[in-house]
Amino acid sequence: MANDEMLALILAGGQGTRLGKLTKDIAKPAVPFGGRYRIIDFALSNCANSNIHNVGVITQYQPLELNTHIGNGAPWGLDGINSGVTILQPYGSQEGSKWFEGTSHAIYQNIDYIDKMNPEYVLILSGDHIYKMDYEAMLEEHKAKEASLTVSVMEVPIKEASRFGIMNTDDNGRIIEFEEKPMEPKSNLASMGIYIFTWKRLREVLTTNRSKGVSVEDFGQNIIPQYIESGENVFVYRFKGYWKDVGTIDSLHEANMEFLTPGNELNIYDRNWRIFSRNNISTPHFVTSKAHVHNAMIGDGCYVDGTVIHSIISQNVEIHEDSIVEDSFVMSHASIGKNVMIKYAIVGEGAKIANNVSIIGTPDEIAVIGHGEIVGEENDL
Ligand code: ADQ
Ligand code: ADP
Repeated sequence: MANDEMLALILAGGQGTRLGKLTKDIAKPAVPFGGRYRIIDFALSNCANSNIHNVGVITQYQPLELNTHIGNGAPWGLDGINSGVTILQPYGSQEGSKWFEGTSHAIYQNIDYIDKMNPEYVLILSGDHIYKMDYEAMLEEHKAKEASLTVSVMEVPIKEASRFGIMNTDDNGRIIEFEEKPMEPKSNLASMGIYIFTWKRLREVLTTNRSKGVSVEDFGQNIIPQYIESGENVFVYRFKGYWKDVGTIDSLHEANMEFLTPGNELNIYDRNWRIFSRNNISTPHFVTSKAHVHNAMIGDGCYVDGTVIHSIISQNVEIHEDSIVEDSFVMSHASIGKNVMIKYAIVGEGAKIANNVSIIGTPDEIAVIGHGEIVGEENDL
């Protein structure tokens, strides 16, 4: 049964400057992951698996690739009669054509769309998290507690806590204190940036703030603290399982390496919670008699004549003789020449690595080659 009470809104608009070259031409949620996915597939698949059939994707920055990927939403079953995925782009408003600013401002700018969908609840998600989560279970808690806002949370290592919204709760899970990215975190209970709001109330708060000239910029900076101060029912929903914000090169590499580990907590082999993606049919991959492949994922359409160790090789990649790729994530359509050495690296889509080149990172400093980047001499390609 489709859940018509709740509309999902995926924030897919951040620039993703921390991913450097990898987000020069494509939005962060469209960045490839795990050999055959893009990051946003996880949020979209979670929606599909949680029976949420209406999803708005709020974009602003380099949305072309993302639009092509999402299309009519068919890969996630979001193209039915009572379902749909809508790509929301910044448009000229009475305030002049403004880019969306913070996260809640992006929601404010889409009030007309949300009103048209007329949901009881809105589920706010980020387009750049790798995880599997049942949003229906979160909604049940939201209702049971008669919450006005429910924030999905998990415990994080205390040394990382200042990257997150950090909170304290009472024994019933009511949030009594919240600080966005505190310098000195008072706990390790972190917001995952996943919220369920009762829409009527959020709508009121956003529009009233606006008319009073109060900031409606950001959920973490403005709206959540304001809800807590004004005594709204704000509760946590405790998430258990694998969750990763892949907003940095290191976290993107790390998440790909974890993805490669047999028996990892994310478990994409679970047939009851499948991760869907657009399927660009390619030929099966071909591994020559000289190739060595250990502990690796090799996508469709690849040609491997070299050695691949502990790496993810996405679709349609070529790796030629005497080359070694180790501890790396290679995105689709990359071409790796002869006698190349690649270690602790991320290689962008369609990058071309000429013969005899070495690209060597370390576990603490992952080497990055951008999409379409050419490394080495053109006549050695
Ligand atoms: P951050 O992840 O730092 O913190 P932020 O960068 O503001 O939050 O954006 C969240 C998501 O929204 C990202 O996917 C971003 O790309 C996207 N986004 C941002 N502005 C947007 C806009 N104007 N239009 C469309 N999309 C936009 C948040 C919370 C913290 C919490 C962490 C968990 O604020 O409290 O701990 O998420 O990762
Ligand atoms: P990072 O933190 O890696 O730079 P995020 O995706 O978290 O990337 O985005 C950072 C901020 O930059 C977001 O709050 C987003 O609103 C803002 N931003 C991204 N793209 C634009 C843009 N084209 N115009 C204005 N602001 C933008």
